[in-house]
Amino acid sequence: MKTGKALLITDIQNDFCPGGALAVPEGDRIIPAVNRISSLDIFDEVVATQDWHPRGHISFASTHEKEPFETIELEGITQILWPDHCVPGTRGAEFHPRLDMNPVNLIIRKGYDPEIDSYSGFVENDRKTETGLHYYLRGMGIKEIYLCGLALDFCVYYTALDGLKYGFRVFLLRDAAKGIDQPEGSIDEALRDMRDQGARLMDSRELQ
Ligand code: VGL
Ligand code: ZN
Repeated sequence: MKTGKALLITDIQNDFCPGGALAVPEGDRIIPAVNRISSLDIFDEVVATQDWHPRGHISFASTHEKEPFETIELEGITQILWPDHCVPGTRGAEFHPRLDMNPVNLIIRKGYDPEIDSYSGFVENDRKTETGLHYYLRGMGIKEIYLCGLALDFCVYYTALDGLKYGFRVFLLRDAAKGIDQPEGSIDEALRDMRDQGARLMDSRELQ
C-alpha cells in the first residue's frame, strides 16, 4: 500500500564523517538509526543525496587561495569556503561503508557544476537550478518527506526549507541528523528556522 511518504537521506559520505575532510562531529553515530528507518515498510521512496564537487569547485577555499571557513561574496550570495570535499573518485565522496544502501531507490548528486554550490537536495545555491527531485517526488505521489543525515545546519536545513516551499509536509528526524555548528550556534538557528517555517521535529524511534 502506498503511504505518500519518502525518506531523504542527506550526504552520509565519508568526508562528512570522522576522519573526513569536512567531518561533522560524531556524524557516523546516526547511521544505525538511519539504517533502521530506511528498512521500515512505511516509505514509498528512499532517496539519498550525494555531495559531488569537481576539483577546483567554487565552494573550495583552495580554489580562491583562502582558508577554509572564510566567506566570500559570489554574485550577491555569501559563500562559506570549505575544505576540498566530496571529489568524485575519492574515498571521501563515497557513501559511508556502514550506510545500508540497499533500501535506497534513487541517488541525487548535487554540486557538480564547478560554478555553483548546492546545499539543498531540491535547488542549487543560485536558487534557480533545480535538481529535479521535487518533480520526481510529486510524480510518485509523495506528500510527506522525512529528513535525516548530514549536515543538519547546511544540507539538511536547506533541503527542509525547499521541501516546505515545494509544498511537502516536512519532518526532521532530530536524532538521525547531526550538524557542523560552523559558525557556532548555527545548529540551534537552523532548528529554530525550520520549526518557524513549518517543519516538524520528531524522534526516529517514533517510526515503527
Ligand atoms: C555540506 C557544506 C558543504 C552538507 C555540503 O552536506 O551539509 N556542507 N557541502
Ligand atoms: Zn559540498
